[in-house]
Amino acid sequence: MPEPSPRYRWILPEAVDPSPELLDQAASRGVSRRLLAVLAGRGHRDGHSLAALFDEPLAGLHPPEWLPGAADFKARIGAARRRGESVMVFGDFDADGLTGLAILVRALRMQGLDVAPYVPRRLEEGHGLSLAAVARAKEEGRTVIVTVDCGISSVAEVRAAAEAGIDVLITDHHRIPAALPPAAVIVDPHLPDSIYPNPHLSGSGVAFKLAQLLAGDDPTLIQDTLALAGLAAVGSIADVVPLIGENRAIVRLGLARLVSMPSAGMAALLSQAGVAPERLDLETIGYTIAPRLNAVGRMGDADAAAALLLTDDAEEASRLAATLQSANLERRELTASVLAEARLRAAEVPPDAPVIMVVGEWPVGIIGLVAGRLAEESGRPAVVVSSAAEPWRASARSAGGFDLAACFDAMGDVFIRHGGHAAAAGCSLAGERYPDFRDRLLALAATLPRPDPRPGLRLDIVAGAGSVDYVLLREMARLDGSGETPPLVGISGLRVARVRPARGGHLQLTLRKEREVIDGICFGRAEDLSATLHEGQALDVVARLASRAFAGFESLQLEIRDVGPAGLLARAGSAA
Ligand SMILES: [Mn+2]
Repeated sequence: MPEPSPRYRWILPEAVDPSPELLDQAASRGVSRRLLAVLAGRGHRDGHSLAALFDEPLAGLHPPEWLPGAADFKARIGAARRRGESVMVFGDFDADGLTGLAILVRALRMQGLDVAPYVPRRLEEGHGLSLAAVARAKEEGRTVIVTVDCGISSVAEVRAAAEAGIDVLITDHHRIPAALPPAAVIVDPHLPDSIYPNPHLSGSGVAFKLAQLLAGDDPTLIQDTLALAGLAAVGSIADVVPLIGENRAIVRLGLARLVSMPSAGMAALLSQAGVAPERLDLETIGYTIAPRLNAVGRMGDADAAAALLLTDDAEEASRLAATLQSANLERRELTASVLAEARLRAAEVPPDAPVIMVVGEWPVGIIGLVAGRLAEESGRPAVVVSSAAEPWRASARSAGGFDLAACFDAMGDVFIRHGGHAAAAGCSLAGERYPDFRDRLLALAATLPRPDPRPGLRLDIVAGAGSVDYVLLREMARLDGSGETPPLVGISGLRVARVRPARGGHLQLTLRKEREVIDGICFGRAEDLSATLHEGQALDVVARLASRAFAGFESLQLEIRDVGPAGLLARAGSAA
């Protein structure tokens, strides 16, 4: 009889051994030991993290004065106010930069300052403070530039600003480079002398902390500043910083604001995206709001996104949201057509090549999206190279635990610039160096162990079928409203009692656990699973626990994500 083969590579949770203090803190918040283990696996490992998830979110914010550079920042803004200086806020063109820009523009305007936003054009100006922005500030007589989500590497540009008599106040969350720019002030939680407890702030998170700092103890300003948390929530989710501790508190505060009193721009964006505010959660922000903000930047000009986040006029907001919507559609169509071309070229790559590499005259703003799709579809790392302009640019996405950044580091001399991490990396290089890049990457990758091409599926908890019951469901339900997704449970010791296809390509399973039965549904798996499942077969599954009400009865139901042969969980556990 055929056995079901799992579609995913199951990644089991590590064993955790919480301290008695942490167990107490968990218990006092109604968090069971099993749920505590789930949370630890997701990075929430101390009392502060639990507080940020379950307590009043305001209590999860650290004092902004603890940020390195905070005192100098406040003093310089205070001086600007007294002298009546004009300020430019320079934000990066992605969703984190744009939301951070909106936060600081609004916060500085609350201080009574004259502030102009500036968003660089991705293609012409690239990342970091640009000389074009410095020139504009000089023209407009602005003597202070505040950067958001960028600037920490902009040595030459900051020097040019200083020579033009402009003070640059850098606010960033990126790693500290070897040489710091000669800025008047630098605020970055990664600075070497930082005592700031949260190193994972996003760029918009740093901006939010600085807005808090400027509000001081003025009750009206404090309230108005809290209204900016929604922007920081969007930026943090879009930048995929870990939503742990203070970041979680910011997201909870922000989400509540976005639901109850969205700004004109956010309301318009949500309505364009067809999302009712009360349905808003971390996922809808990640899948609908962030891509719309990012799309305008990818397509070249993010000014409309900045204007949208800064307006309080509903009519203007809906006009700008329509602009973002069409940029997003345009971005989608462009991605689809580039993806189609890239797929054709990928089909020519030998099936045993360890990395898929394709080149085309494609827009730089979307090659990362295309690389992600190719890697997902092929189960192999993918490198997509744009030869549209000199220098060529490449964006790479990994698969199967392959460390791309380490590979790029090993051939650093090929590139003009390169960077990234294990899962995603990018580089620029002279076009004539491409054959060298390709040959060396393929040779290097061929020496590495062949990665498992299946996507990983991270399990939160492993349980024998006998302990999958309402008690477990209720313990896990404590997460409702925290923003955490329901846990994925690996369940062993089940036996198939009945298999029947359901409409829409789904498969319904009745599974026997000891003497009882439990219903399960596998979404979209009828085709690949019906041939391998049969009555009486022993199985391990990965599922979410759900409660289903039917004809006045409540019953436990498994929303099954993946199915494997019996014993797989035990084997995976002993291998880990
Ligand atoms: Mn960022």
